[in-house]
Amino acid sequence: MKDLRTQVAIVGAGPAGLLLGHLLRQHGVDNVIVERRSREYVEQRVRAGVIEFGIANFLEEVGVGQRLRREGLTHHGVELRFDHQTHRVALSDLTEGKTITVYGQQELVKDLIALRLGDGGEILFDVEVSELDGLSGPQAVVRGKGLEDEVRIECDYVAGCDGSFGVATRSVPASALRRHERTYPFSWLGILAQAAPTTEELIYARHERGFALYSMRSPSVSRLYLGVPPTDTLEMWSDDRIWEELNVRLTTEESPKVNEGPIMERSITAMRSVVIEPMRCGRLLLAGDASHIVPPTGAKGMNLALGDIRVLASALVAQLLEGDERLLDAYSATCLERVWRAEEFSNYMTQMLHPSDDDFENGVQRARLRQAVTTREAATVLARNYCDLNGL
Ligand code: RFL
Ligand code: PHB
Repeated sequence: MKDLRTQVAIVGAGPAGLLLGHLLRQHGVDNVIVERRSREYVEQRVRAGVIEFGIANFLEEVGVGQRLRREGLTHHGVELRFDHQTHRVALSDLTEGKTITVYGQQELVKDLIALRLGDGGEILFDVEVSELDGLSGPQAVVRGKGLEDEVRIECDYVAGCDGSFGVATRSVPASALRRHERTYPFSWLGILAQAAPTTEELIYARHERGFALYSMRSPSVSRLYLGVPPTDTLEMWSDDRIWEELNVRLTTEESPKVNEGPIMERSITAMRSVVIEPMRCGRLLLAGDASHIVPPTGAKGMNLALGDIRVLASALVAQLLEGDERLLDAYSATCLERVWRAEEFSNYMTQMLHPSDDDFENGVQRARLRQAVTTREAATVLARNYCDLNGL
């Protein structure tokens, strides 16, 4: 049995848990990070790719932005493609110069892990947390099981950064939390391919046959997505079928064919919107996907998670170093304001870009898209939300 004592026990080494650990360490707050997967697994997990303007600046300010600035791709616009035509939303022109950075989530995770381990910190990999106790008492206790030992951690606070359907929300009586949820009648099939992107900017495409997204990770790696029925499985999608469908949905008369190459990773993800509130229950603080999920169409999930941590780290530092609990008391309300704005934006992008079986709905979607590309007001709202929702 490993018996530990710390100020903050952090469950989960995703972007949220790792950034929290880093910020607390910078302020001298002792913390332990527990992760059920191996280091290799979390460093290879392919997910998000777009980092907002204010979040990228914040990461740089707190010493995590070096490689992101060097290797991340700075974009000044995105393209919306519908009715076989392409329209550019000039993000920077509409937001007084703001940009987005395209940088893989797993690269940020690697940077955060290297920083922590590089200056003597530790992460308990391969330890699955099974129970949280004492959340309304004087001390919380986290219990888990590693490959060899049982682990028990006594702490002042537990940060539930364990992603969706994690142990953190399960440890709180259902009556203490409210869950708001919406599911969508499609999933995303995502691939990572060894192929130079044929586009410089991201392309969100609404095609009669379904949604498609062209993104990238580097000058030689493309990241592409197709909207597919929620019942589809990977076995139904051969490489040939994936490329053919991407070409149908993403190619127009003026735009070249999609560059093809070996597919290095593929997955199908269901689309959901979820908010679980409040984000604090006694000594448990929820952050990131543990308390809210957005469909990926707005590229907000990781940004929201990192935005929560910015608020949470300051609140924990104020409480643990100065005994000032005001920020911690306000944590849930402060975050939920921004979380609901991101839910609204992600829902708007999702519903506008995925064609429906309902003809009336399709008419509304196309009117929204036309409005987004022909009126400065609508384009500005889209650009501000896309580039820097956490900073608004
Ligand atoms: P994570 O990354 O899920 O990390 C949670 C960690 O907790 C661990 N864990 C446990 N550890 C110990 N004991 C237990 N009992 C545990 N239970 C779980 C897990 O192993 C894991 O390591 O949550 P976090 O940190 O809140 O970060 C959230 C983001 O990962 C997520 O919001 C984004 O990936 C969403 N997302 C996107 N977000 C963006 O901002 N921009 C994007 O472009 C974007 N694209 C995407 C996305 C998510 C996608 N998928 C696959 C859902 C594209 C896709 C396809
Ligand atoms: C990605 O590059 O993985 C990506 C980009 C934009 C999104 C979602 C995912 O909206």
